[in-house]
Amino acid sequence: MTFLEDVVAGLSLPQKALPPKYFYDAIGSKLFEKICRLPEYYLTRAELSLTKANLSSIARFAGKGCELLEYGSGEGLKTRLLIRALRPKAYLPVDISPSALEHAARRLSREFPWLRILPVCGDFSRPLDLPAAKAARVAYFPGSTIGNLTPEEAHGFLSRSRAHARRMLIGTDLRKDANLLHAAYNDSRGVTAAFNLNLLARINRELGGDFDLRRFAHYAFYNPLAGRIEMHLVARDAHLVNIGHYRFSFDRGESIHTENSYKYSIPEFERLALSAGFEAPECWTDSRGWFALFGLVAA
Ligand code: SAH
Ligand code: AVI
Repeated sequence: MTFLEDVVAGLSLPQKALPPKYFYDAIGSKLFEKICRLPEYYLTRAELSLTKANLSSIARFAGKGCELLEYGSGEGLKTRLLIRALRPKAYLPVDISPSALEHAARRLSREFPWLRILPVCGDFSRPLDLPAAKAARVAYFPGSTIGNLTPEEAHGFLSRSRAHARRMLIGTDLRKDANLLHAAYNDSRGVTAAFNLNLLARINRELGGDFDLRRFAHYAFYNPLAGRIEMHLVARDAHLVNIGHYRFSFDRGESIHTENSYKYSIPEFERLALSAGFEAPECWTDSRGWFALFGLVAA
């Protein structure tokens, strides 16, 4: 499916929806980097601190001299810790955002001139065509990006990824007080709102849409039954939007569902991993128990 096909299909649903992977054009990737530095967005700092605190046992789990494959690598903030500790034979960052991939590869090759970097611009929700492995491959999927998949999609992703790597390190945000979650996705500076609205701006830029961004409001809330943050863009009034030859009508208060961000309990995530064919999960958490890094081995 192309971007246009996904947008037309998503905006034709009774509950309008857009796939979150389209957040990440050059502007969206920059906005996400800003989100990671917001005081309310604890996820990045929690994962960084648990990685630093447990680096030697994480490195022991992964094994030195492996090839490090990273899904949704972005700017690779946490990756440099692993690269230093593991001294991998090769690093294969996989990302859908060409700009994020290029910047990170350039920065990492300056920082680690000895490292063979093989960037792969691609969509991890589909089968990936990766360069042949020359050493055992370990997959790294930090940032709780797995939470942006439904549990069914996450199950499919985990099962597929066993073909690429027997060992995986997966960063997952954990269930916690809904007020902390609410603040993380409704930051006081409005960066998350800008990130959400950029999806409509991207449709205007790339697909000839005429979304008026002032007519949509960022709306993010925790859905406790589903265990996820939902992000929506809510129409402030009834109006029509054109995208190329297509026309979509919005009622006042109607929303476009743009992202889910699932929060797992440790047993929930372990059950998911076991059902997808992994065993003996290891788990490292930060001191507050807000975020977990799981070490999984294919059964
Ligand atoms: N790993 C980084 C970035 C997380 S943001 C961190 O922990 O901070 C999510 C990243 O995944 C973005 O860089 C985005 O471009 C990428 N991404 C999102 N959906 C993707 C998909 N379907 N395929 C490949 N990359 C994707
Ligand atoms: C990339 N992903 C894990 C982020 C998250 O927390 O779900 C994306 C994000 N959406 C809003 N803020 C950050």
